[in-house]
Amino acid sequence: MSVVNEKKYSKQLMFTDESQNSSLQLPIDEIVDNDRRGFLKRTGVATIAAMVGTSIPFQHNLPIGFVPAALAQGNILSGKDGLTLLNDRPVNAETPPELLDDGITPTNRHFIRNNGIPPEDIDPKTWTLTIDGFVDNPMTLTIADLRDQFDVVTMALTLECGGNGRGFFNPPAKGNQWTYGAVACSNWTGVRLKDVLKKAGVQSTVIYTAHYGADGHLSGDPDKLPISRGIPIEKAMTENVLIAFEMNGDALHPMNGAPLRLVVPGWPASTAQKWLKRIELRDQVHDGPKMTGKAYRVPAYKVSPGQDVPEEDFVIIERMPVKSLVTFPANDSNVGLQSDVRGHAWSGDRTVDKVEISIDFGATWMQAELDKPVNSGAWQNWRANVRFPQSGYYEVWARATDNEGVMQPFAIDWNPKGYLNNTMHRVGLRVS
Ligand SMILES: Nc1nc2c(c(=O)[nH]1)N[C@H]1C(S)=C(S)[C@@H](COP(=O)(O)O)O[C@H]1N2
Ligand SMILES: [Mo]
Repeated sequence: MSVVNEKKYSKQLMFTDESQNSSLQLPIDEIVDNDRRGFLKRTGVATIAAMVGTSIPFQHNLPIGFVPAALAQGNILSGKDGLTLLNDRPVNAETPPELLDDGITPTNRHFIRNNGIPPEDIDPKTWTLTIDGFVDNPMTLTIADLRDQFDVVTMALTLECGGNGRGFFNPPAKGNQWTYGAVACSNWTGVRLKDVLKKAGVQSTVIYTAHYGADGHLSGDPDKLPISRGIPIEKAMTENVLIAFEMNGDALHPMNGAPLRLVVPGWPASTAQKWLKRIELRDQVHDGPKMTGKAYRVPAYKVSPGQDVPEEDFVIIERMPVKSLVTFPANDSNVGLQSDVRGHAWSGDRTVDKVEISIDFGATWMQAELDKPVNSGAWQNWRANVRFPQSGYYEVWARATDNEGVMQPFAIDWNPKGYLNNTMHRVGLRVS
């Protein structure tokens, strides 16, 4: 019964699309360009059949321009490899730990965390960034201006979502159920935020930044922002906070903020505004969407699981805690009696001094070989060679200790929104 209505509805929507009458013979990469309602902008039945790889017996029932469900996910994650889709609207996808094995995360393995709808049809040539608020010289710069007027630097920088590990909270916290893979360390090229702010002339009253991007609110309301966060001016003026226009030597991936974004290593990646359009300097803490209430905030004190905490007792998350990941071998895999084990470790704004692993459920620990960060803000790679005493089931546990002597905990400090889960990573292995 609803099929007919749905068809009418879809046709109505299609008639608002100017490109509906174009040729049926477009190459596939031109037609795989669906909008958020699930309609292809330009296509015909023949090309849809080509895309799904077979004929469509009920093609006469197919609403014009409809995106076949079998293709929808592939489109969303195009340019990504092996990511787990947690949500398609907004798009949220994480990387399984074993696909984070590279020292520098390739773009196709960098997680995606969107709060809204990314902008379409971006043009890097006309894109501008405005710096305003409490500055002596408000400026609007193109990406070419940024390249010309400031030092261009490339740094490996770790981005981790504040909610990484949320899936393991009990009682559960609402939101994307991230497990391990909302973290990455890509090579970012751009200019230092501090250089740009200096040129704009930071006034003495400034205490905080406010970041604005070009993505739209899920409701479609143009007056609402999906997210606008900021950082204290002291953090903004550090060496490794970048306004980036390249990721791993190429343009940014559309889902990772193309053509311009902030990269704020060591802090919740929510501060790293994608599709960056404007940075405002403020004489007070920023109060944009996802700065207040319980968003990216935790109780100022330890609470018991499930405890109701009044909002005024929440504080903004600043640096991310010490953490490590085992990226080889994969969980639930088979290995021989002797095996390499490796991964990464990081601690926001600090360095990691030591990574230890255990194969006997935490009774004894051996120290792994640990690299220095390639630059400040990069995660550190570690490795060990492990000899298992006999065949059977083992778990490799990893724990990092940072340069302030803080070690990853075994159990989680629960908080209402499920942030900052830095418990030890465990990987189960069958040894034979
Ligand atoms: N404009 C904009 N910037 C954003 C977001 C967003 O939804 N919109 N998400 C933030 C969050 S919560 C995270 S964890 C990081 C994720 O960056 P990535 O998608 O490139 O991995 O982007 C941040 N920057
Ligand atoms: Mo995030």
